[in-house]
Amino acid sequence: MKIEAVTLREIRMPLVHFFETSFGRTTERRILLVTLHTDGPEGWGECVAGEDPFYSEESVDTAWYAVEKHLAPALLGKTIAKGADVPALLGRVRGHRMAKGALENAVWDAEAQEQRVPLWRLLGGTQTEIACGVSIGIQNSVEQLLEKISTELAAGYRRIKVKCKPGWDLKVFERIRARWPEILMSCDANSAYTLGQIEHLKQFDRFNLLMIEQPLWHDDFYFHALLQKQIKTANCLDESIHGRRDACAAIELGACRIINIKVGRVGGFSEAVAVHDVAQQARIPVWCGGMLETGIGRSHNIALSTLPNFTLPGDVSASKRYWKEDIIEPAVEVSPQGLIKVSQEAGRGFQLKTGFIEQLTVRKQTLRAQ
Ligand code: SMG
Ligand code: MG
Repeated sequence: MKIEAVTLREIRMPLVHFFETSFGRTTERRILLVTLHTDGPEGWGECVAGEDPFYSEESVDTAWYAVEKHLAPALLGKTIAKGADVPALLGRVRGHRMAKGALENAVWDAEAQEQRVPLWRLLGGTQTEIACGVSIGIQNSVEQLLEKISTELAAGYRRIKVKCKPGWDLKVFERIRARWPEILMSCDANSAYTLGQIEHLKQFDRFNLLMIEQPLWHDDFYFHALLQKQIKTANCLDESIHGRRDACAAIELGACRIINIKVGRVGGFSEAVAVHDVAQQARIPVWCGGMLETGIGRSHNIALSTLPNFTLPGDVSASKRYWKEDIIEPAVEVSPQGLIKVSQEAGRGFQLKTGFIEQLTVRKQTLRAQ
């Protein structure tokens, strides 16, 4: 396909409910979407960078800059056979993985339509339904959290992940386990602790957690390996894993027993598949993380989750948990069994509500091949 133009757009969407982690609270999303205009089908990608550089170094504004000044110009006017060819074209730019991922995934999105195959098949997926968990943020009170857990369990979700931080951990887990001793439950610290708090972290073992996600520094493997040796609960790395080599290093060091794969965090589908593959070889299960995506990123996460080593429920859940109205149709729905059935249609399997996307757009720029 020939890349004739790239449109960057920022949309704004209020969340149905605020989402709070150890690094802050989000109430409204600013989201960068990219559209690839080709001589064939149009490809869409979602950049998962946040409003502020708190989860990672990237933000909507740095991603916009990277796409506008460096990444889109590296693709414009080129003829690209497939999504897998994109990383080499963007490789001169260091970092900016979420920005790169949006563009690369848009090429895969177009390629799947061009080839008339479901995106999940193009990626090498084998599972036709995926198991869903939910991530529940820090709430105003423990009662509010219990209420939310109860709602999600009733909806069928197969794993409950709660965000934690010092002051919102052991007492909260105690209350959850008192009510639901058996549910599959994990926690995510988003780097809220240090190794100096190891005695405190050891107490997490009492709660039979499936994993503790990214307890220590966002860029660390070594101290996570020291921690893993001293706790029974499995460490899961999220923020630290930027690609295949990071996954190899973390596994070799014993820094984690589980890996969270976020396609944006690793720079696109090619690297996400590579992380999946090395984890599979090392018998490390993976699951698909979420970044409060709209339906575009959500549909891409669903496609990725069909790969065979995605054996744990992911943070891929129904559109209505985030948005009053999603930008795709149908909205992502989860069955009462906690499963998403993947579409057999060509492409991402969901249509775009282009009129609605225009209404939500606050900034837009089209770059054309010279
Ligand atoms: O999309 O359901 C979702 C959010 C899942 O908890 C989630 N993501 O560290 O895993 C994580 C966080 C990062 C979100 S930052 C706003
Ligand atoms: Mg996480």
